Amino acid sequence: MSTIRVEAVPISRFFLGFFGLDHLQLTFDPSPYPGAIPQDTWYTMEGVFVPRTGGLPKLAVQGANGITTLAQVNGNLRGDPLVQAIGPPGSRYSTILPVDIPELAWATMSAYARGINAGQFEYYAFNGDYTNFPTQNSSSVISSMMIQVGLDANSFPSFGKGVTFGLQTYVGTGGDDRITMPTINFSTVSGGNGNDVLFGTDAGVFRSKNYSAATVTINLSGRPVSTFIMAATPA
Ligand SMILES: [Ca+2]
Repeated sequence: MSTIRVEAVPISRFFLGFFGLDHLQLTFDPSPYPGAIPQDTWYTMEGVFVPRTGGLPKLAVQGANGITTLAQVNGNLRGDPLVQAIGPPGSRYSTILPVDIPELAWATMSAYARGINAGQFEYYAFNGDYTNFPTQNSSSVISSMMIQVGLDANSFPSFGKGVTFGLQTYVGTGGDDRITMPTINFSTVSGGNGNDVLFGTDAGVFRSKNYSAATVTINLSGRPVSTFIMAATPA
């Protein structure tokens, strides 16, 4: 049976080392049993930092088509050279996600990843409560994709050794999202492009936190909030 894993990859590939962050990625291992097929051909999705001339960098999902391999995103390294570059899965704190049908879950997350790319999100490695900008980074992407298959990355055991910022930010898509704060572990919603509707929840998570500007950020990429419903239940 195929498996989906969430992994922490060596941060040396990224500028994030300064913050001591883990960089997370999702992988899809098509093997009939875990590890039967070399990781070279495993599919992967990860949030990446896309520099822009004359503007803030964008946050995007690499591998959003769902069929991009680990070899492809690592300079087409294969076999031992790939292991030397990113280690074997065990060295990446690889954790198999508990989903019923991995193929369906991967397709669901891939579709959402393409939506994230359409959202044109700006990349913010870290912002504290003292700014009006969210923390919106590669971990936010992973966290938002995992929620689509019913998994809260915030409730998973520690990813690697570094502190991961950004898991508490839920990013929407380029479409007209109807967003309810997924779980109590999320503190920030970023809707991206589109006319998004934000809903309060029965649990009062979003609604109660919305009164504190210090803990909730609503970022709709400069667009006005077309509808902001504080009802207990989504209409
Ligand atoms: Ca949107």
